[in-house]
Amino acid sequence: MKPNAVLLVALLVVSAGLLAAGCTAPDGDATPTATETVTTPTGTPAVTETGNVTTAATIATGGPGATFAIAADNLAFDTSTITVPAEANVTITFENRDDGIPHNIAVYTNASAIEEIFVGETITGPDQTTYTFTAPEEPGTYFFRCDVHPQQMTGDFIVE
Ligand SMILES: [Cu+2]
Repeated sequence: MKPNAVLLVALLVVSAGLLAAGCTAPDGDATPTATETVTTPTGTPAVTETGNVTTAATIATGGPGATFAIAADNLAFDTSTITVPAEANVTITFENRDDGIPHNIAVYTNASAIEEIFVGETITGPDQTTYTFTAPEEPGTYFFRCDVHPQQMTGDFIVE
C-alpha cells in the first residue's frame, strides 16, 4: 500500500510540476525541474494523511442522509420498520390518507414512549407533511408509533 501511495503522489507531483512549468516556462526548460521533484519523496506521505483527515471531518459533521416516504392508511402505517444509519439526518415524507383522522409519527427510545427522540406534528387526513430529525448515535432498536393510535400504529426504529 504505502510504496504505491508514494509512487502515486510522486507521479502527481511530476504531473503538477510539468503542468506548472509548462504554463510558466514555454521555452522547454520544464523537464529538468520535474525530475528534481521526484528525488524528494520523504515529504509526500504527510500530504496524503492531511487529505484523509479532511475527509473524515466532513463525514463527522454532516452525517449520512436517510429519506423515507411513509403513509398512514386505514389506521395503519404502510411500514413496520424504519432503518437508518447512526446519527443520520432523517427525512420522512408522511402522508395521512385517512379522511378526517389525525395521525403522526413519533420516535421513542422504547415502547414505553416515555423518552422521546422525535415527535412529529399531528396532521388530519388527507394531508401530507415532511419530518426531519437526527437519528441517535447509539445503534439499537428503538420504537416509533402514532401518538393518536399508540396501540394500533407502531413499529421498530432501527439505528445501525
Ligand atoms: Cu394515528
